Amino acid sequence: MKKKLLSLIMAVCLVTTCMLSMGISASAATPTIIVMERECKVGDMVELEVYANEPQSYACIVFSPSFDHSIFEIVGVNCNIESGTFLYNEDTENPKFIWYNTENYTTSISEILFTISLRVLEDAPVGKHAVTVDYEAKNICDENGELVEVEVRQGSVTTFLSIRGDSDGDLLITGSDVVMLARYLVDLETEINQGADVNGDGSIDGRDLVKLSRYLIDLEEIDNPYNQP
Ligand SMILES: [Ca+2]
Ligand SMILES: [Ca+2]
Repeated sequence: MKKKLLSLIMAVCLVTTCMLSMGISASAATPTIIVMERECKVGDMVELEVYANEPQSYACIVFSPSFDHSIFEIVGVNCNIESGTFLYNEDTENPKFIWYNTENYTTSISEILFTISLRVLEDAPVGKHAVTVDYEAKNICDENGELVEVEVRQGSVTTFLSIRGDSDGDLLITGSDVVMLARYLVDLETEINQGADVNGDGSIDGRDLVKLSRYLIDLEEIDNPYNQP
């Protein structure tokens, strides 16, 4: 009987230890605030949402959007939290914003907190570029002034010149791209978006039309659709 009890206690201890260690590793691996990953055509504007992926209470958050200033310019920041006060310094070189509230505000899962609007500069290189929000731990706290530990997972913007398959340049791949490409190939159209080079081999020809039409009925994939080098 004693033996059974002892092994039961040991089993409970083992399970508890496992759960605790899993809990610790899960929370360490789970970022609290995440910056979105987006795609954007060079020269266009992109909005990146900053969202919470778990419930967490805050009364003050100060963030500095961080990105390569030779690739992006900041257009603005919006606060999506309905309560509290929001202030953005509108300094394109050193952007910062603050949100605060007189009492705790608890985020919900996947709640969008802020939206950062960026413009991709005309001479920006194509590729994946990191965008994040920097912060100082001392500026993120709850209603009692206690610091709230925050992890931020950086986001990105993948910039591109054209989308493979998008012959008409509306950033979508649809039936109208097939029509546009077919008309171009028989000289009914004289200008076409570079995205008409569906297979990315540098020329626009019948093989692209075949690939595009097969893509639209799921017979083929388009590799590297954002035309990355
Ligand atoms: Ca299109
Ligand atoms: Ca081609």
